[in-house]
Amino acid sequence: MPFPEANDNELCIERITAFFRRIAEAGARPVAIGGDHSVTGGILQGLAAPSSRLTGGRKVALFHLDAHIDAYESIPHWLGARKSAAHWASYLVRQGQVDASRSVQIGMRGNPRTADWLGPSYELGYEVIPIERYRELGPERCIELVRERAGDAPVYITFDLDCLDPSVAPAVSNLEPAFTGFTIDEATRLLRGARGLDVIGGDVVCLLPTKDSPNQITAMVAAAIAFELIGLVADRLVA
Ligand SMILES: [Mn+2]
Repeated sequence: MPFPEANDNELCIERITAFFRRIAEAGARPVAIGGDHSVTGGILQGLAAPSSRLTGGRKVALFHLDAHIDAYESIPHWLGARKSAAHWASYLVRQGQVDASRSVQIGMRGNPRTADWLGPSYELGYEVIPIERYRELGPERCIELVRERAGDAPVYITFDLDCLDPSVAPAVSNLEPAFTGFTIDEATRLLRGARGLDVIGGDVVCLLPTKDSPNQITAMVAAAIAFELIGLVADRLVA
């Protein structure tokens, strides 16, 4: 979608919200690709609006794959943005679009800026599975956690490509090279673990085409992930 005021973060979020509200009112289940992670805030403000046929006014369970929690409302962001890529996972809970008690954030890793860098998510009520805990629990237990928490709630899946190892997806906004990220097989297995849940949509974010390798491997990976999301939506609709 077009952003005539591309340098005004808040106006872009409002445009995204209005765009996806129309989709929600039509009852369609969108899969979005592109943009930094701020887009998820606008998308869910639209999809989980009171008038949404998709959610019936219910809060959304978030299945969030990312190296970062994106719940830092206390930290100012680029040009003073208030609903940025660093903020959305917090304000969507505070505003009532996301039910943190039904949601899981998985894949967190990197060199933390502070010792309590995961704190905001715990305070909001998210289940947080950093990459070390994922390796301890194993994929099946992690999938169980996602399914137990989501239950019959409408589920939205947001996939930040930086949850993947940089060798898999080098063209992302916030590289975390110091800790091994998900392989593509690990990420795909987690996504397929959501099969049968009421997946109302999803997104693939933080693709930076200008940083990609000449064979555009990150773009191809992003398309593969989007394909998995579309498969989950389609599977639910025909089941
Ligand atoms: Mn991230």
